[in-house]
Amino acid sequence: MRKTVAAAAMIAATLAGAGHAAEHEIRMLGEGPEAAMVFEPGFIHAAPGDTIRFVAVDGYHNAESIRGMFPDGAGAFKGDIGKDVAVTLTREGVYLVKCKSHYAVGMVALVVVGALPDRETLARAVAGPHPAKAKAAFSRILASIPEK
Ligand SMILES: [Cu+2]
Repeated sequence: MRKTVAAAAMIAATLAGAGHAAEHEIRMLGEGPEAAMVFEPGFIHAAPGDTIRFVAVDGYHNAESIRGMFPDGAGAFKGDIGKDVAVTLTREGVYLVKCKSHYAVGMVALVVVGALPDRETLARAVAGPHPAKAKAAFSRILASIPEK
């Protein structure tokens, strides 16, 4: 009897894990609420296996991973300009995303999959040889994340 209960619990846990992969939407905008050329929202906290859908609302944008700034073992991704792209992220960690056309004017996004690192770790994760406006955008994005 105990075995049956344990097996049932395992099946329930498996179904819950498989059934709850969420899809998050990030819109790519020529004119955002606070700035032009933005990913909105600029930050997503996802669970492993979730999908991020980048939606081309207006303007000539794409979404692509920033080289070397995503977890080891996660593949790079690159959407086409003006096209939606969806990526399923299974590796835990921090993913930095840019629009190829507007990286220089700060069109970047941050996706964290799995546990949310503390503020210092996140700050280190977004640090990099970015254009000045992209650096400023990452600072704004970090500031918008509620403290744990
Ligand atoms: Cu863009």
